[in-house]
Amino acid sequence: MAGEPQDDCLFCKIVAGHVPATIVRETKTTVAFRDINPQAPTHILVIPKVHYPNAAELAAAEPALAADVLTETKAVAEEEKLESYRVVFNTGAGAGQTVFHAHAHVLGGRGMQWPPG
Ligand code: IU
Repeated sequence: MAGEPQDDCLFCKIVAGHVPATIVRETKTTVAFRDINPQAPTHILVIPKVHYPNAAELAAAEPALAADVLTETKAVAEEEKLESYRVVFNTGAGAGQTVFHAHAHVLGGRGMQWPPG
């Protein structure tokens, strides 16, 4: 159920401390950690501590929490001293989502192409 920890969710396990992650920031409502398979020199994931399967469901159910995630992407970018960066919410398997706990990718430290693949 949305908002409830899911036993089979990797990111819920990271929030609970049951799976290790390199956490770079934590607030009352969010955690930010380094992606284990970085696609850029800086690649950090910002997640809500509570479980929603994707960013759309998070925004629909708890817009203030979605705003917390977005605010944290800015904080991460500032801490990493990124002059420009990309924030990505893959939403749905067809868009490349592989972990079904809402998360923002913060990517930076290299040039980026548009459109993305
Ligand atoms: P996606 O948008 O759902 O594809 O992003 C999931 C990300 O989670 C992806 O970039 C993975 O490299 C990353 N990740 C991780 O950081 N730690 C893990 O243990 C696993 C995936 I599994």
